[in-house]
Amino acid sequence: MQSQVLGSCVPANGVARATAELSVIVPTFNERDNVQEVVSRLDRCLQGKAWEVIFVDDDSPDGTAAGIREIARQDPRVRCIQRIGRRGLSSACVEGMLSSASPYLAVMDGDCQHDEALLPRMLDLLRTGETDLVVGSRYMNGGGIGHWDASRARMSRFATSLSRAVIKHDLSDPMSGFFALRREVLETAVRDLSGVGFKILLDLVASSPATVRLKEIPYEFRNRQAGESKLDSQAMWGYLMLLADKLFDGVVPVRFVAFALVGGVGVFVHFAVLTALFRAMSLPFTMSQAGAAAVAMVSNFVLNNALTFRDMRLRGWRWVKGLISFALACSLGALANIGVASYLFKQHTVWGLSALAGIVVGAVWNYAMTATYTWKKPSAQSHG
Ligand SMILES: Nc1nc2c(ncn2[C@@H]2O[C@H](COP(=O)(O)OP(=O)(O)OP(=O)(O)O)[C@@H](O)[C@H]2O)c(=O)[nH]1
Ligand SMILES: [Mg+2]
Repeated sequence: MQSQVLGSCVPANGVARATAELSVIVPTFNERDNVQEVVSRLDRCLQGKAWEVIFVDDDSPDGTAAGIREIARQDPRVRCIQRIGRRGLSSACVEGMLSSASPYLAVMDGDCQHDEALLPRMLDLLRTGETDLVVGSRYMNGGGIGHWDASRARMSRFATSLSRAVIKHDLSDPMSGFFALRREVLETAVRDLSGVGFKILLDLVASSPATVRLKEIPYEFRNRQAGESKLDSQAMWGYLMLLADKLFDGVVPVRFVAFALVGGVGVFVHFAVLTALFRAMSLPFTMSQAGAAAVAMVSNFVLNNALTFRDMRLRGWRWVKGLISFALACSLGALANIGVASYLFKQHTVWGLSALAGIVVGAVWNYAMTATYTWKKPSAQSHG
């Protein structure tokens, strides 16, 4: 069995510093009123263990990061990663885990709903070397979902059953947000993770080989300590994106699938507006067609901003600039679409196939251009 304090580094200046054996990763968004309580609870339940807590905050408007740093100034076991222009629970957890050097990692919510008293047991199970990942389960004997209303309970059960499509492992609660793992599990899976949405455990398990040894222990989900839930209808969309990514096994980027779906909705919007303007209001066809195209373009932009690129959502002035660049990119995409389709048609390709090839080329172009210029990569954003 390994020692509780894994090691101590003695730098040239002779000051020894213990390294953590367990890093607890806590994603936060607007949890300022909960962070002190989280640290106090960890301090109580992990007495005698070498631990640290890494909060990963997505620049919460309520000043959560500043609150964490205040605590960190008094307690070197507390760290804060503040991400700017980013959102997403899963990617926050991954980045938190990657920032740590500990051999054991745990993930826990920042609103005291998870029972931190399980952490010592989770750590002991990992230390035996017989388990790679320990999951806190609400759905096994002895566990529970607390005070959820019937519709949320139904939703959770439904989402849990959908997850069976992407994992081969036998888990009662693959949607749990409370678990601990050996660092090697992360290192094996990290390059295959989707990193989208709320369900980091499911992502990890679906990206890990079947040989990963799992164990579940029960716990009762508690009520939020303070603050508001961030679970909304779009969390379900994020979940579906994750499932799609795992089902396509990364062959087609999941964002492209979402982009194409939004494009499909755009076709309906276009025809609805065209029918209203041309048939119902008897406007000239060209004017109606232009109006329908403009409405469909804006609605596609709004949907892509809210869903496909939710983690990089544009707001305010950047929303306006984004709409302009989206319209420009899609206009060029339409030209490419028409060019390819006409060329193939002239080469005697069947008209339906020519049209389809044009649509695919246009869609890929639109996706590539808007993913690069409209929803810029985070690193480029922070300098923009
Ligand atoms: N860094 C980061 N953390 C997030 C994000 N969304 C949610 N969180 C945190 O992830 C944890 C879980 O989110 P909750 O809103 O509590 O979700 P939930 O526990 O399923 O829902 P409730 O039972 O209603 O609280 C909390 O600590 C949140 O602060 C995000 O976009 N980025
Ligand atoms: Mg919660």
